[in-house]
Amino acid sequence: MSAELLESYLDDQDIGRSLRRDVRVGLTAEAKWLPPKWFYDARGSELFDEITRLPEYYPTRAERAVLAGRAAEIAELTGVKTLIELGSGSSEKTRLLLDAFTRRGGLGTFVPLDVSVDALRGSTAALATDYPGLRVRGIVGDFTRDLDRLPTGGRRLVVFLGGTIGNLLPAERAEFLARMRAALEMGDWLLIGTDLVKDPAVIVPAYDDAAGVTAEFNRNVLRVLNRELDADFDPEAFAHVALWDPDQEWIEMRLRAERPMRVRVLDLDVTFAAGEDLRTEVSAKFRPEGIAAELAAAGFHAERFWTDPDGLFGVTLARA
Ligand code: AVJ
Repeated sequence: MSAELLESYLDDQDIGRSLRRDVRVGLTAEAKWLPPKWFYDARGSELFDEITRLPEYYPTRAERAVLAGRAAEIAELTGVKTLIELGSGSSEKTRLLLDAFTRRGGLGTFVPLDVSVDALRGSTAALATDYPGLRVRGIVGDFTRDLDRLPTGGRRLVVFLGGTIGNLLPAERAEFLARMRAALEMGDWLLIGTDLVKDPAVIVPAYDDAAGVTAEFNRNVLRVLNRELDADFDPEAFAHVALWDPDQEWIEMRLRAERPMRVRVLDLDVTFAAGEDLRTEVSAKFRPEGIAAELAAAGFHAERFWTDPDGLFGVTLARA
């Protein structure tokens, strides 16, 4: 028997309000920016899945290698009843954990949480079919906001994969981890994936692939604004830029105006000078000692740290 459920902490009004707020704040700032969560409409989620299969985009493969090698150990060590996934997207890699928990027994509920209702609709249906006996409860929500509403009931393991924590700025990250800790009870677990600092010659192509998929993904945020807010961006007039910042140790994606432009969005008249950038994403890369320190500062104890054989990507298992 399988039960599949999608519930929403975000209704269309919340989503509309927060999109309008983000656009107003970001596009009137001195250095223009938008938060990366608005990439992920149906098309954006598809493009992201395509990115994960690109030869240059190593994080997905590297993280999958870690999970494939360690899933049984994670299931054994944690032995949880409830698995919660933040920013779950397609939950494709999480299946390695679900398989291990299925073999071990004892897992009752899987709760994928994502801002993208499009991504969740597909993933919850497929998971409910493929894991009969598992209760799948999808939640449409924002992991920076809805942590205090995670389901309770037995020991929990929260997984936050893909290096998505790197999309938060350092102060946001500290706040997120502290709120995550506050939402958990002592003895609950956190499994977190982090892309690691390495030669920028490896990182930059992962965000600027030869086939141009990441460029399309980047421009997709402008299409979302055009559709949702009736804006009049010309996405083709923006060039995709991926820039490594050696001081912050993060990669930035930007959209660079290729000519002067004036864009109407909401009640704003947004002007771009030729060559002006709009920052659309920060993706921080981590050092092992930094990850442990950030977790400790939030009240977590890092119990295991694993990387893939090439040392590209790190997965930490921490306990609240
Ligand atoms: C989904 C946040 C893990 O930062 O690498 C992929 C998103 N951006 N290519 C990342 C992304 C450009 C990705 N995460």
